[in-house]
Amino acid sequence: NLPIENIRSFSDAHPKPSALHFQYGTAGFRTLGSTLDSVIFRVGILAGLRSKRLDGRTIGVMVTASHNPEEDNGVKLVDPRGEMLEASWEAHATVVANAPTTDALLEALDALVKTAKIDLSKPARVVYARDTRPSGPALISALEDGFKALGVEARDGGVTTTPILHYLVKAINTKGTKESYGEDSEDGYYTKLSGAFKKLIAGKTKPDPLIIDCANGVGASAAAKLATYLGDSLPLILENTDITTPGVLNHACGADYVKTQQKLPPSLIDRLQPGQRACSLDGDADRLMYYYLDERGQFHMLDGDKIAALVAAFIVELVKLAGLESDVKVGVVQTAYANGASTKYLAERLPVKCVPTGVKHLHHAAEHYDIGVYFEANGHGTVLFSQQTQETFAKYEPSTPAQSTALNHLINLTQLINQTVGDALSDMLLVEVVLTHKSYAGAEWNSLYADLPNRLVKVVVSDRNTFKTEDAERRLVSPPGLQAKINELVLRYEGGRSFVRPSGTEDVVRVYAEAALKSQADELAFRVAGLVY
Ligand code: NG1
Ligand code: ZN
Repeated sequence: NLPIENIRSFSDAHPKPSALHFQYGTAGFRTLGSTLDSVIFRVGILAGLRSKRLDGRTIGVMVTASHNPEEDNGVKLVDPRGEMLEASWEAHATVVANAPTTDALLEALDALVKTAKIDLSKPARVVYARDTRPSGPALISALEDGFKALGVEARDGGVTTTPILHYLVKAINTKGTKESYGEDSEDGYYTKLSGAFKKLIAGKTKPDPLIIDCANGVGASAAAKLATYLGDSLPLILENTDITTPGVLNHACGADYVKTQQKLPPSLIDRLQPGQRACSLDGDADRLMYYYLDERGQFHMLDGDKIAALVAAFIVELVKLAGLESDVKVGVVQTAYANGASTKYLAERLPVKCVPTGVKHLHHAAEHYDIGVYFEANGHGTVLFSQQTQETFAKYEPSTPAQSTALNHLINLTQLINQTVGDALSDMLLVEVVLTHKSYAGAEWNSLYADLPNRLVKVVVSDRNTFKTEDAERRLVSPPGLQAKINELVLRYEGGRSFVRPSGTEDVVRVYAEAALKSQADELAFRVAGLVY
């Protein structure tokens, strides 16, 4: 049975704020950090129950609000293979988080135990971590109270990046098996990535120093550690590494700033030389944006779509060189926010699928390919190698030295890439490998295709739930008649494309537009926003 009295006494110390409703969305629970105490406490209990449900396999809990403002915080559960929480449990989490009182919470937990058929005699194991937000320590102690309330064997992952926490979950759960993901420690993570990187660039011209904008977040300490493992194989210059001054996290820096403003973080203006590569991480180091200044000082952004194009083309080439073209199929997954020019570039080379926003959709679609490359335009993404593909690599006997080299590169890529979730540091090493192999500077990479001018705007509406979409969010089915009006507008713009969808993380509706000219993309976005408002 549930330890009712124990849960009761802990829960009374973490009352739910009566006016608030919480929702487990695409990014878990995410809102103002000061309102999350009860939610995080309850997530501690939920994580334990999820572990019991899965026979004591270790569940991950990450406390972060990623690229959001510093005052925000959030929490996400990670399933045993290092992946996002199974969808059916998102609804359970929402119910548990919103029980108004301790009694109601106990009832909700009891109902969950019954519906999910949880055997309470099983062990509960959890590994947890947080980012650098000031609200983190208090929320972590609420989480630990949740563990104590249920009786969870909990391992503290400390202050670390979201992708490292995902790595730990998978490494713990695969320990000692033939699918072992690596040693279950931060050292194991850095050793695995840096080792694969060094093998992949062996014998090539060493890359020039790379500037990393760490968003004044947890990526700063992670990048500093990674640098010590990389040694001189990749010189890193770290910027925006202040994790103690209040208010600076994600402020005028970081991957989200670069993507949404389409410009250089002001703090880099005097640092970045024309032609030099730089990249930005977000607040929990799972998103990555590259950029450079050309000879005229003009800023060029290399976003998630450009990363997908670079990486997918490289992998396709290696598969061909290895002689595995007919055994291993490579595919790409994008969302409607992918630049139309990137979709065109990719679709001319390999299968491309469009799915609704949210990493879980991309991840699941990518699992259907032998090698699935997925990136959101905002810089979150990774590459998945199916188990069967990894076995094919292991068994394959190359017939020429060139095939053998390509095969080894592919095997090393499976080690370099964090396949659990998008990982800015792992993706950064991946980009550096491709640039090194192709002898590309930013300009050559950028010239794979030219981005269509685009504009993303937010519209505050009275009820965003009245906006319903279909066809991977590219068409509105409700409110009635609105899509027809959008279609009519879009027709008037050369290269025009526009779609409207409710955000899953903010109380707004997003409008995206593309057109052949920047002024036209802006105009189209604002006119569509006018229809929505
Ligand atoms: P919403 O708020 O649903 O648009 C945003 C991002 C997603 C994803 C999630 C989770 C855009 C347009 N949307 O989702 O890509 O990253 O946050 O963080 O960038
Ligand atoms: Zn993030």
